[in-house]
Amino acid sequence: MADTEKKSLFSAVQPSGAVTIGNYIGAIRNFAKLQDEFNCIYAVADLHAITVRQEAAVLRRNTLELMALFIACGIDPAKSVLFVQSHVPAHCELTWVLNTIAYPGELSRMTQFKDKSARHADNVNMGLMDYPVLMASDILLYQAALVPVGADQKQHLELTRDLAIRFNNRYGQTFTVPDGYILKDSGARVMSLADPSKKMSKSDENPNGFVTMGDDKDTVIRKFKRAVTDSDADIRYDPEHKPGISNLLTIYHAFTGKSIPEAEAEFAGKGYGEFKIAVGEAVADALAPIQAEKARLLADKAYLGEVMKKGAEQAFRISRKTLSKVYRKVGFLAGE
Ligand code: ATP
Ligand code: LTN
Repeated sequence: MADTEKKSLFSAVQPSGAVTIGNYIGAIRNFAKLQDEFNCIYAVADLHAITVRQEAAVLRRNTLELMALFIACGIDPAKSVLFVQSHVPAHCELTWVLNTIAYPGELSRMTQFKDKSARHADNVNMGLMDYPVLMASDILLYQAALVPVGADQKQHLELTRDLAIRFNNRYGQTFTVPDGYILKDSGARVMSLADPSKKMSKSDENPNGFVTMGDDKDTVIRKFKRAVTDSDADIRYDPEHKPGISNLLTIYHAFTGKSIPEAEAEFAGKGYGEFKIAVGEAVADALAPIQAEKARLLADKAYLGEVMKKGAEQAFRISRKTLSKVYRKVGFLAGE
């Protein structure tokens, strides 16, 4: 298919800490797979990351690491636009305009805002509340038709659609109204290993709840061995009654490509201990080549620099086009 006939797709991940296998399964893993079918645009969302307090040097490091991880996970900068959000000014510029059609009531109702306000009670800032408007700007600037994300981002996508429709109604057709691309299976919401009723989150204070993309084999296996399960004995997919075991089956499926029934058959009659080690080994074996490639890329700063520069230029061009249209529609006088 010619590039001009392909639909556009946008997604981003925040460089706000170690990336977990939840982020990988629910989002990043799918990014590479979509590259041939869509015009893909992927960003490292550093503007979003500062809505919670970040150490400057750590944020810089995490941004570079996430760039390298994206490429190590198969995003090809020759096929997709890959850039750092703060390198492209249109994201903040469109956010300002969209702020004028977004209501405090709808923003303060967002689950993530409520959760993060509770978790960071000492720093409930305007950026935290405005987070979804910046996310809407990310998506709408590229006229993205699809947005691959985990299930936790569904509410933000709904808001993005609402803002696009509201703007289009007020000012005339300007934005593509995007759809979420959320996995149909349980991979859209990988649960904590320490508490399978909670989503796996990199900001969990219990490090046994999550496995990061950088964990070494021993750590990965140790975390899986400790994973909370039930007192039953069979390895069966039943998220309602057996959330822990079902979560492990989901992870095993994602990292081995084996279907859930295949995995159930493989472990029929076997104990939880054996199963947990097998899941840990499968995850560690799949992570090893990604870790090696990421390390290789991080050692080549010149290459990463070129990728970021080229990505920012491409993103700049696409986003300017939309922003100019928006500025015209709202009545800003052309500046040049
Ligand atoms: P935090 O966990 O600290 O709240 P986050 O991991 O949700 O942060 P991002 O790093 O921006 O925030 O998430 C990147 C992508 O990973 C998003 O598409 C998000 O929906 C997805 N994601 C996050 N956690 C999970 C999970 N447990 N299962 C599946 N997908 C997830
Ligand atoms: N809020 C997202 C990260 C993000 C994003 C985006 C995802 C920022 N901008 C645009 C999709 C499209 C999160 O996962 N926490």
